[in-house]
Amino acid sequence: MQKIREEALARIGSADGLEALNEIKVSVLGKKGELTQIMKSMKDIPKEEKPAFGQMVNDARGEIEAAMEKTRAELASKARELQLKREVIDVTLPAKKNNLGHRHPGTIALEECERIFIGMGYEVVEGPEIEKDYYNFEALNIPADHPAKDEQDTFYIGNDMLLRTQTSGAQVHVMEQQKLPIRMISPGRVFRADELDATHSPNFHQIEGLVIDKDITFADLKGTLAEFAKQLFGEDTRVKFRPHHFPFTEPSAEVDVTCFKCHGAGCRMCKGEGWIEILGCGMVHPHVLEMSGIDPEEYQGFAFGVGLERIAMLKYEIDDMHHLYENDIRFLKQF
Ligand code: 2NL
Repeated sequence: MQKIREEALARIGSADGLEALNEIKVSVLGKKGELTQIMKSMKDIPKEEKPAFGQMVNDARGEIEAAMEKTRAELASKARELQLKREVIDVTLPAKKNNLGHRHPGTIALEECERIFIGMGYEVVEGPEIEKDYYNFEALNIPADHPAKDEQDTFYIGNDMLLRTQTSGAQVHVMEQQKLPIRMISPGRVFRADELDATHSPNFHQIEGLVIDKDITFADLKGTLAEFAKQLFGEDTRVKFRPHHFPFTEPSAEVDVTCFKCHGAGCRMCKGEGWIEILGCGMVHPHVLEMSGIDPEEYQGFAFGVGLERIAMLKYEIDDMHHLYENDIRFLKQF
């Protein structure tokens, strides 16, 4: 017994890991362990010696168990220390940068325009990019021989379908639904067979607006667009309406705003003019209303169309439209 005890304690003392310790536990205290075997020999011992013998075995077991627990705790704490050393984190290192993207200036300008018109009670309605000839041209009073309909200018998909050249079609769909009054803007991608240069691209974005109600006049159009210009370019912005022609509006106008850089004095931004053209607009042509089933004697309306890229380039002073299409993150992050 003494030998077993001493040997066990010596083995525990030199155990180099939790696994070795467990092996000792099995070989000494386990079912077939040395101490357990001795306990089984109890039956061969004279009755009067049994209590002293049992006591001895129990003392030895207690001593071995205590030594094991002590070593186990030491080994565990050593292992933990080692692990902590291995997993050391240098909190003074610069953090890894998460490479976040950035909203496109076109998106920022669009959301700004949407915010302004939503604030005036408009709905935002999107339509299909692939449209019937009827919705893109005919319903807007654009005659079959109009130059815009030339295959040189419009991407056709077969005879009757095309890539929309304006978002007006979305508005015609709404007019046809006959829920009046209408107060809407329709933003979206439009297509024209242009070569890419500093101010043109075969696909760009437009925001069109349409209001139809009883007793709508040109004064409503002027007030609305003046408010839009002020919110977009600054409170001191003034607007100027120049007579123009569109097939879908009568009368029609192009709208200039005072240059937000020089406030009208003339500078590089406005090419010395003091004014910058931002959109086209007019009173909806009675025939356009009629074609969509609206009685022009009862209802009138105004409409306008804005090029989103142009707004973004003006607002953020971007001098070349290529930047808007290249999506270089170093460019995008400036806005
Ligand atoms: C431009 C400016 C414009 C409209 C778009 C429109 C839409 C309907 C009815 C009448 Cl449903 N008009 N849109 C009106 C005036 C101008 O866009 O420079 N276009 C070539």
